[in-house]
Amino acid sequence: MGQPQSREGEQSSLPPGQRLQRGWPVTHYGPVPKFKPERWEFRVFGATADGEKRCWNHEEFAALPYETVIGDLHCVTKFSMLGAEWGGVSARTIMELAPPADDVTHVMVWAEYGFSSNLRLADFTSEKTLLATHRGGELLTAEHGFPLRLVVPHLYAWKGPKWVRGVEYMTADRRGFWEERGYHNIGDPWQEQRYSYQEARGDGPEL
Ligand SMILES: Nc1nc2c(c(=O)[nH]1)N[C@H]1C(S)=C(S)[C@@H](COP(=O)(O)O)O[C@H]1N2
Ligand SMILES: [Mo]
Repeated sequence: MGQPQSREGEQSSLPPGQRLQRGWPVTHYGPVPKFKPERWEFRVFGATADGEKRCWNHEEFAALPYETVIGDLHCVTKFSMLGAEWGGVSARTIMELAPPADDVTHVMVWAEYGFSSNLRLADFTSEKTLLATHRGGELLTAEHGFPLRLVVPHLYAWKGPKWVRGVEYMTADRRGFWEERGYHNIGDPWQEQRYSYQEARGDGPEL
């Protein structure tokens, strides 16, 4: 795609219109959910290759292969945090364990309280897309998404739900929570795709 990507030991850069934020503020809509380990599960459902859904409880999820990525966080309200080290399970690993059907084009990532965000399959399978449990080597805190959040460093951060509970494979695109409420269906910060009125034909389902 030719867009700047931050790598370990490399200076990452700010997308247009963004400013650098020191520290790590908490940004989300609604309350912070309470984690109930005995009830928590991560589900992959929708158009799976075998038609079956796949579930992991917290212990099972924690045993999946752990990887780290360096990734920036760009909030559409114009602040960015650069160069964080995230740890967790790559989206590619999830796709290998629960393969999508051949005609899957998009995913919906579901979080607590019905928060959701849609991604093109290519954004979900991007090498830096991570289901993160850790940041900077430490477990996420509740307000930053514990026990699980999605990190998609090359898109605006609303595309990375905190408190993730599932991934739905879809054979057509559908808008998630903010994408239905005026935010861009794709959300590439390097193209400043902030709002749905900026969408070109083909960027998303009819509004
Ligand atoms: N479940 C959920 N996840 C969410 C949001 C939200 O409202 N609900 N907000 C998003 C937005 S707009 C941003 S900028 C980041 C902020 O992550 P942080 O609080 O860890 O900095 O979380 C994203 N994930
Ligand atoms: Mo944001």
